[in-house]
Amino acid sequence: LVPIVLTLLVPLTLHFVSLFLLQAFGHNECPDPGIPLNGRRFGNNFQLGNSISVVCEEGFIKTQGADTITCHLEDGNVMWSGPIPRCEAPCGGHYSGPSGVILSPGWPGYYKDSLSCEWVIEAEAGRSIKISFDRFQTELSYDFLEVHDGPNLLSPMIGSFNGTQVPQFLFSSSNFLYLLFTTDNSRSNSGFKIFYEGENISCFT
Ligand SMILES: *[C@@H]1O[C@H](CO)[C@@H](O)[C@H](O)[C@H]1NC(C)=O
Ligand SMILES: *[C@@H]1O[C@H](CO)[C@@H](O)[C@H](O)[C@H]1NC(C)=O
Ligand SMILES: [Ca+2]
Repeated sequence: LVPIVLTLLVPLTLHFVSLFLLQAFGHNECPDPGIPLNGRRFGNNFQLGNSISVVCEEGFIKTQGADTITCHLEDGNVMWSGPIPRCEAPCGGHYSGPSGVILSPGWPGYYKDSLSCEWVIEAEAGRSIKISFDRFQTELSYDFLEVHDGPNLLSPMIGSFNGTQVPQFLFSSSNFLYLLFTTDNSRSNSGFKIFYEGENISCFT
């Protein structure tokens, strides 16, 4: 009987000891996820059973992790239910909000070589789009931002920009604007931060 009782008791005891250690020494807490770059974290409790969520700042999207992660027990280890969310400026996208921010990929860091990023901005039907350049710096003569007056590359080009020279504003004539950012295979720079907003077309007639 004694060996049977022991084989039952030892694992049970170990189980309770490890639970006790978890409670007593704070190992029932997930690692501090930090404050994500380009985002805001909600939730300050990293104890087992608690969740945190991350909201990206304007112009950034979540490139890793879910909106919310929970501190849980997995295979006997206390860990987050998924990777720590990460917010990054994407290479292109479709923007249809009433206003917003378009950032070069990697912002506020330098953009990468050999990029070809396309953005389509779509305003409500009957409105036009105004973009304003907050920051602009690309490699002169090699890295270009083209702006087309319409939904795609075939739409008439309003401007092609490189280096630091950009107008303050540009307007579309319809409710679409298409942006193409291409970079060559060496040397980069900080890129751009562009604001856009839908405008009532009647303002320009
Ligand atoms: C590059 O920028 C210069 C002005 O800085 C401009 O004259 C030239 O047309 C631009 N080239 C292209 C292809 O955008
Ligand atoms: C734009 O037009 C809408 C109605 O079509 C109007 O409600 C709004 O006030 C206008 N906005 C501006 C800035 O004129
Ligand atoms: Ca370059």
